[in-house]
Amino acid sequence: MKRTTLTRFLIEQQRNENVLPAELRLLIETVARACKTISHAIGRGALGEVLGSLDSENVQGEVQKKLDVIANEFILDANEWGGHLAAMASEEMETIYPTPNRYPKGEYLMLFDPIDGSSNIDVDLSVGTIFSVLKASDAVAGRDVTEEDFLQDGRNQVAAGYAIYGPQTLLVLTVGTGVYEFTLDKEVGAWLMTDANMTMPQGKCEFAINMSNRRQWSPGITRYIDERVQGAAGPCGKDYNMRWTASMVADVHRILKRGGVFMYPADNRSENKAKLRLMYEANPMAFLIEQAGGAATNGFIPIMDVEPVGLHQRVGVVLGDKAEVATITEYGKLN
Ligand code: AHM
Ligand code: MG
Repeated sequence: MKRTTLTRFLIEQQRNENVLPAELRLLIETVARACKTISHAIGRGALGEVLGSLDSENVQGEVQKKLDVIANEFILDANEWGGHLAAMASEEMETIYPTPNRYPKGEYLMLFDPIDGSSNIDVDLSVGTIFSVLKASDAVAGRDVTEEDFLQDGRNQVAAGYAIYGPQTLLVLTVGTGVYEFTLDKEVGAWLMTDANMTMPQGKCEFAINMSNRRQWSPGITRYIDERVQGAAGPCGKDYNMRWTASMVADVHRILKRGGVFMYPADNRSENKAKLRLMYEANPMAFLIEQAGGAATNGFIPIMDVEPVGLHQRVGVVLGDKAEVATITEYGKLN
């Protein structure tokens, strides 16, 4: 079977759809290339001496895995010289990384989580890289980029995607014209399209949540989950299944392919009451899920309408099946 390569897909998007400026195409190809390198390093595992933790913590006080730092470097190195970016920001860096002065400055801003699901690296479960692309305002042309330039709401994203390093390495991408999946052919080093115009199935009875946080949930989330756990014997009248990978990429990928709902709700554990990060995790996944016909909220309003106030801001996440997300919102309002 002759498959479309990522390069060809992007060139056709640029040519036919007129949605993809050349610089953005270059940016996506560069990210995809960095993800190949990350996939290779992950695949080597202990043989490449890339497993385990470092002594360092990131800005959010989380212990960094070796691969968090390695993957962060791969993405910075691949993207800093191409002339397509004004600056980058990552979950693993305290502040933004402006394009060094020795290289031309482009018009895009990229945010990324180099390795999402880090807790799974050392036990050979799927992890991923998530990225989100915004356009810098014209005003940055004559001055240094600042953190404020990144604080745009998710609706402004011009591209978003993730790579998942699992039994296969996949790249799932949107530039606002649907969601496309590419599988890495490791023998020839090419990304080949394996799913076009992905639409997530609706009406599937599967939820993903870390149940150990139950005591900290809001009454709305507790009611929603308790009813699903009661299954056919409760008010839902049907049985539900539960899955939790603890890698958002893997859980979101499952939901894109076979439906259901994913939740990491805001709870009363920490001061800002949520775990996942708006700019690196929630916004790009919300863009993909909405493009695939699903919904993504913070439990109340669409994630992409949440106004960012900080680079590392955390947000509650409820995404997937439209009707289930609507039920969770409704239960939340009754709190
Ligand atoms: P990370 O980016 O530091 O890996 O954290 C994000 C991950 C998500 O991938 C996943 O949904 C969640 O944290 C898992 O959290 P928990 O360990 O509480 O189940
Ligand atoms: Mg991470």
